[in-house]
Amino acid sequence: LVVGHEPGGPRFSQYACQRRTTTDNYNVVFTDAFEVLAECYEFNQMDGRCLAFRRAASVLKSLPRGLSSLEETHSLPCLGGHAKAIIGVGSSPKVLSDERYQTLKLFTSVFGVGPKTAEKWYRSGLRSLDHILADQSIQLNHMQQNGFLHYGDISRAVSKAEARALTKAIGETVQAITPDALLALTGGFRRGKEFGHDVDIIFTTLELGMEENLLLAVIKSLEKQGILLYCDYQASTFDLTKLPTHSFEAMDHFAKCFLILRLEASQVEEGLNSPVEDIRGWRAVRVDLVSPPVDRYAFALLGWTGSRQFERDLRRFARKERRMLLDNHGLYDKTKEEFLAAGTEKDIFDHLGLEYMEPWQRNA
Ligand code: DGT
Ligand code: MG
Repeated sequence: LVVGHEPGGPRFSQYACQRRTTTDNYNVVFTDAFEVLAECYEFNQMDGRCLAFRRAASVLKSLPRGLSSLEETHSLPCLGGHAKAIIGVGSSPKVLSDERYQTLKLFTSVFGVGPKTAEKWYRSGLRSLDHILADQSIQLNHMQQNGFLHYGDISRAVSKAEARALTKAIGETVQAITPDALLALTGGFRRGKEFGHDVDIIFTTLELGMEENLLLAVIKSLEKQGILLYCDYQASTFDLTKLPTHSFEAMDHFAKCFLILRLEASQVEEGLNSPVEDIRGWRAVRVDLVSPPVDRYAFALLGWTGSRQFERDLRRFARKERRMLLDNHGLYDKTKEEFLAAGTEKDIFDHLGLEYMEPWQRNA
C-alpha cells in the first residue's frame, strides 16, 4: 500500500473529517475486531481506550484497499500498539466469547436499554432476555416494554427500500400539514448504507418557530393513520444564546421523537426485508424524527447524517484547529466571539476551512 499525499491536504489526516470514507470497507476483519473492543471498553466505562479503538477502526475504513502487512500501518495515524498487535496476529478479539460482553451486547440490543441498565441486570445474575421478562422485581419503563414487545422486528436490519417507503409516508404526512417544508432522510441511509438499525428523518417549516408544531401535528397524523406503535416525544429545550457543547455524546436540544412505526409490505416495492414479516404483511420499524428551526437546519442535517466518528472529529477539528465550537445547533468562532450562520452543509465546511465531503464520503 502506498500512502501518498493528495494535493489539498493529507490523505491520512488524524481527523475523520479530512478523510473521504465510503461504505466500501476493505479492512472489515480488523475494523470489526476494533469495534468489538471499543464496545467492550465502553461497557467498562474506559472511554479513552474505547475512543482509541473507534479512531483506529475509522482510519482503516478510509483505506482504498486491504492491509497486507503490518509495515503498511506505520504511516497511518491513530493506530496504537494494541491495535497494531491485533493487525499483526490477525485474530478476532477474545472478548467475543466473553459472557459479560455477550450479555451486555444482548441487553443493550433492546430499544430503551442502555449500558447502565444492562450492567445492573448482569450484576443481578440475569443472562437472557427471557430471564428479564420472567423477573417480577424488574420494572420496565414504557420504552423498554415496547422494545421487548417489538424486539423481533426492530432488532432486524431496515433495508434501504424500507427506509425509502417510510420517508415517502412521512413526507406525505408533512406535505398534508404544510406544503412549505424541508425534509430529508438522514443518518446512515443518507450516507449510502444499504441497511440500518433505524430510519432518521429531519424536517422543518420555512416559517421560523412553527417547526415544533409541525412535529406534533405529524405525530397526531401518524396516530390517526393507525401506524404509530410507540412514541417518545421530547419537546425542544433549544436555547439560542447557549454556546455549542463540548460533549458529542449528549443529544441535541431540538424537538424530536423516537418512534416505532408500522410499515405495510404493500408500501415497499421490493417487499419487506424479512420473509416472515412479508407473509405477515407488515413490520415494525424504529424511526427518529427531528425538527430544528429552519435557520439551524444545516447544522442539524450535518449532525444527524453522521457517522458518529465523523461528527466527533468535525467537532474536535473545529475546537483544536480552528478555535471554533461546533454542535448540532450551530458554530461559534471563539476568536471573533460570534456565531457563524450557515444555510447549507457546504457553508459549515467553508467556515471550518475544510474541503466539502459528500454524505457518502462520511462513513468514517
Ligand atoms: P444506523 O442507524 O445504526 O444504521 O446508523 P446511523 O449512522 O444512522 O446512526 P444513528 O441512527 O444512531 O444516528 C444517526 C445520526 O444521528 C448519527 O450518525 C449521529 C446522530 N446522533 C445519534 N445519536 C446521537 C447522540 O446521542 N448525540 C449526538 N450528538 N448525535 C447523535
Ligand atoms: Mg440511523
